[in-house]
Amino acid sequence: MLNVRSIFTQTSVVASMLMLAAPAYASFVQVTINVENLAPANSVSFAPLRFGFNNGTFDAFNQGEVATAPIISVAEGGSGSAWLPAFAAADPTAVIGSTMGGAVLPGATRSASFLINTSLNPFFTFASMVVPSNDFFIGNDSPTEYRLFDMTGSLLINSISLTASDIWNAGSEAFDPLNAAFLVGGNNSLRTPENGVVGFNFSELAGFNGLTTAAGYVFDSALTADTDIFRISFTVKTVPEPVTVALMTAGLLGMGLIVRGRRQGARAPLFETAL
Ligand SMILES: [Ca+2]
Ligand SMILES: [Ca+2]
Repeated sequence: MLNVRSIFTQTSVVASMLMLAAPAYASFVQVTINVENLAPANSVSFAPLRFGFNNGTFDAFNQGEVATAPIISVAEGGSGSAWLPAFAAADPTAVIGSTMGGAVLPGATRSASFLINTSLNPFFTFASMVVPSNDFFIGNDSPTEYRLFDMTGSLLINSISLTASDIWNAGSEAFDPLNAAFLVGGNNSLRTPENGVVGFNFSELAGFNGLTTAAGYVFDSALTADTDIFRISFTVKTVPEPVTVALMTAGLLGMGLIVRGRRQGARAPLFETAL
């Protein structure tokens, strides 16, 4: 499914480029992302993936530093309710989204397609809560770690693969099954401050072994450092030149579309239910 919001966003992007007398040709591709939970059966699940095709400037957290409100909104709640708007504010022409369909259980997949201007948005940034947990997540520390497109619009990365050793503890909420997300009997709205910093940690997840998850399975971490847990794959389809020309023409003619695109973007975080 081609995302309508991304079309509007790209339309505004092209208009901006032309107004700045930047390149007369823009490279558009339709990018399909496929998300897979590779963790063992009954191990970790993931909140909907939050992601953005972007210019490489939005940086939500740093290893060894206190977690920011944007990354806490991913790590503690799964919703990204502060991450998504912070991303849009830092990089207004980014194409930002979430996977649909709720939590991604072991073995589950999700996919979505977007129209991307590869010269304006060559980078990919993502974040998702790992559950059950109090404040565990996956995400890229460096905003330029994953450059998807080169200067000519060619795809540079086919997939991003993560193992258990890539799981972060936000360091913001202390371990406590009673206050954890995705557990029967856990109250995710309660929390005990951890007063720590962002750091890698997957071993703490074994502390939830034997507890029943919200999805009904009894949790068994079964993770070692090199266990595959998550993969994001990218496939691209070139957008035919007439469509590109049409998008550029629309960008030239329709300043109204620019406003509409921004409004669509502002609403985007609301279409995905928080975990
Ligand atoms: Ca960082
Ligand atoms: Ca913690």
